[in-house]
Amino acid sequence: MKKLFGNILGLKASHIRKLENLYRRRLPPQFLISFELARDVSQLSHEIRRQIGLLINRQGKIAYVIVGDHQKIVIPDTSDYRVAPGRLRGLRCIHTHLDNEPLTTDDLTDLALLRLDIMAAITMTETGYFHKAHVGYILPKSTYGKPFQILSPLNPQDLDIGCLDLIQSLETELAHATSLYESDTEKERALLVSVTTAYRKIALSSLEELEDLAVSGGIDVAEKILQLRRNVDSRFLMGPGKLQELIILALQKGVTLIIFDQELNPSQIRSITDQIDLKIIDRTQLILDIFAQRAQTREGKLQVELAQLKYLLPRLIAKNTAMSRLTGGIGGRGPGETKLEINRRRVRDRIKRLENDLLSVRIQRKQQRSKRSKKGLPVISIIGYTNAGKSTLLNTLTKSHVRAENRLFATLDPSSRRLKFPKDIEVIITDTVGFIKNLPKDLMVAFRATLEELESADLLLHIIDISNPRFKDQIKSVETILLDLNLDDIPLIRVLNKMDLVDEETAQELSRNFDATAISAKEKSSLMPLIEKMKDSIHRRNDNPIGMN
Ligand SMILES: Nc1nc2c(ncn2[C@@H]2O[C@H](COP(=O)(O)OP(=O)(O)OP(=O)(O)O)[C@@H](O)[C@H]2O)c(=O)[nH]1
Ligand SMILES: [Mg+2]
Repeated sequence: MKKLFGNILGLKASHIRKLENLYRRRLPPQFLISFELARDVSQLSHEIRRQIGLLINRQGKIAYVIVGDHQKIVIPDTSDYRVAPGRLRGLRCIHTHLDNEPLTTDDLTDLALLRLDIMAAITMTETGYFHKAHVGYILPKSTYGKPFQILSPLNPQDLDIGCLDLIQSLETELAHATSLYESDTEKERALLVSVTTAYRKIALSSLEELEDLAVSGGIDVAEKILQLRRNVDSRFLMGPGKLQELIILALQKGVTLIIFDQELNPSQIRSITDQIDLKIIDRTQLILDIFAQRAQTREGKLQVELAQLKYLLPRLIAKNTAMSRLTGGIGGRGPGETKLEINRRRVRDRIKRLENDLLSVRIQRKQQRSKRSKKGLPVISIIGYTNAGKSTLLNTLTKSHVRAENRLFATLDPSSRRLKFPKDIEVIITDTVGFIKNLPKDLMVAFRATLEELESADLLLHIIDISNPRFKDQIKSVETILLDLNLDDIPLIRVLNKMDLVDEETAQELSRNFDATAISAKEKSSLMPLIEKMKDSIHRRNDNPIGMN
C-alpha cells in the first residue's frame, strides 16, 4: 500500500484505511474526477475535518494522497515528476475545501509553482455532500495579462470536461509558444530579473547591461523584469506574488534559467530554488561564466576556475537542489567546458590545488616580466570598461590582430605589443581585461595578480566608449577600481572612443568637459592627437624618472 502524505496524526484506523484505499481508485481519463470519488472524498474530508488532496496523473492513477488541516494541504516533494522547460508536471491536484471556498490565492500559487496540469477545489454541503468543483489551470499565453483560466464552478454531473484533451492541448500550445523560441536548442533562454530599492533609471540601465552580458554569454533573453521595492525581502528577494508571476512567465516563455541582477546570498538562492523548478543564477555567476568561456591561457583558466569555486563553495549546502541544478551549462561549467565540481569536500581540495598551480605559474611569469623590464622600455597600459574599444586601439596602434569584437569581455588575457613612436622611442603597449561595475569580488581577487601588473605601467590610457549611454557611470566605475587597485597615482590619459558614432560638436564638448582626447580607435587617422599626448607623457616621465631617487 502506498503511503499517505501530510497530517495523519490522530486519525482513526478506519479513516486511515479509507484514505489508503483511495490509491486503488482509477479515473476515466477525460473526467476531472469521477463523481463517486469526489463524493467519497468529500464525505471523508467532512468526517475528519481536514482537507484531503489527490494528485492524479494523466493515466488517471492516484499518485499521492495528502491529508491537510482544516485550512490547507501541503503538497509533498513531487520531483519524481520532474518536467522539461515549457511542460506541465503531469499531475493534477484535486482537494477538498471545508469552508465552501473557491480556489484561493495559495491554490493558484501552488498551481504555478509546481506547474500542475490542473488545480481543483471540491466544495461540499454542510452535511459533507459533494457540491461543486472549482477548476483552474495555467494559460499558455497571458490573455489580457491573465495568467490563469478559472472555469465557472462545475456541478457534480459536469465532471466529464475532456480532461486529458484539455491538458494535452494546453501542453501543445505551451510547446508551440516555446518552440517559437527554440530555433537554437543549444542556447539557454533566460528571464532577467532585478529586484531593487534603487531608482528606476539606475535599475533599468543595470538591467540593460545585464542583457548585454547575457548576450555576450551566448544566452537568449526572453524578457527583462524589474521590481522596485521599498524593502528587499531578505529571504526571497521578492514578494510571493511576484515570484508566482515570474514562474508563470518562465513557463509561458519556455525559459531554461533565471538570472538575477542582484547578487544572491546562499539562503536566497536556496529559498528561491526551492520554489522554482528552474536554474537560478546571478550576475556574478554570469560574469564568471563568460570569463570561463573566454579564458585561453593557463593562468587565465586557473584564475577563473578558482573564482568560480570560491563563489560556489558557501552556496553548496548539504542537500542543496539549487546547485544540483547547475550541472553543466551556464553557471555550472568551468573553463574549457569542464564541469564544475559541486561536491563540497572536493571543491575545497580543488581550490587548494588551483591556488598552488597558480602560484607556480605566477612565479614563472614574474621571471619573464623581469626579463622584459630589463630592456627598460616604458609600458603604456590600455584600460577601461569592457567593450570600450581597448583591443581595437591596440590593433590600430600596432597593426596587430588581437581579438576585438562587440561583446563584453572579449579580452581576458593581457597581450603586449611594441610600438615605435614617430622618430624616437619605442614603448610597450598592453591591452587588459575590461572592467565592469561591481566587479565580482572573487574575480577581483583572482585577477589581482594580472591587474597588479598595471602597477608597473608608466602611463594608463583610460578608454571610454562615448556611444554608450551609460558611459558616465562607466568612467566612475573604472576610476573607483583604479583607486581600489592603488593605481590612481600613475599618469592617466582619458580617451573618448567611438567619436565616429556621435556628432562632432558633442565629441568636442565632451572632450573639454572630461579633459580627454577624442578618437575613433578604428580610424588610424584620428589617433594623432592621442599619440602626441602619449609621447609627451612618456618624455616627461623619462626626464623625470620615478624610482631613481
Ligand atoms: N564605431 C566604432 N566602433 C568601435 C570603435 N572602436 C571599437 N569599436 C567596436 O567596439 C567593439 C568592442 O571593441 P573591442 O576592441 O573588442 O573592445 P575592448 O575594450 O577590447 O572590449 P573587451 O576586451 O571585451 O573588454 C568592437 O565591435 C569594435 O569594432 C570605434 O572607434 N568606432
Ligand atoms: Mg579587448
